Amino acid sequence: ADFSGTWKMKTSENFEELLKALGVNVFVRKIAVAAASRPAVEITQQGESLSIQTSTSVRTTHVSFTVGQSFNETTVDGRLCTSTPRWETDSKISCEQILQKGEGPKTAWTREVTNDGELILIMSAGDVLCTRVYQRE
Ligand code: RET
Ligand code: NA
Repeated sequence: ADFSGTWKMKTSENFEELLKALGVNVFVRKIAVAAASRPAVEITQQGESLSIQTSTSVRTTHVSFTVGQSFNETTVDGRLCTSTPRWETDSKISCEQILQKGEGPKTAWTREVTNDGELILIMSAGDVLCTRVYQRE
């Protein structure tokens, strides 16, 4: 599947609940929720290698990885983790995260490009799922 493009978020569900499950306090949560409502997502892909930049006014992340190879990233609340991405289908990447130190709920994400050309990002913490749907700009 082709994940590349500049993506605009269309809908988001449960982002605040996700941060709450991660123990982010209400003050920081409100700031993060406001900022995360207008992300700029830029993905480039070459075969199995992806580069994903997610920018907001308070936090910008940039990850580069090859599906099948572990890499370092941060959880959505900014904790360093080791991530292991794999193909769940030929259009869906599923990634488990292991915290590099400390404890917290189990986190993971999936990114899928649908037949309609939408990108669906699901982030999870324990049994809380946040679903964000994007369209190409
Ligand atoms: C701060 C402080 C530390 C805790 C959190 C923050 C903000 C996080 C944001 C995350 C956005 C994530 C997106 C993910 C995927 O689409 C303020 C850095 C939670 C804004 C857009
Ligand atoms: Na997003």
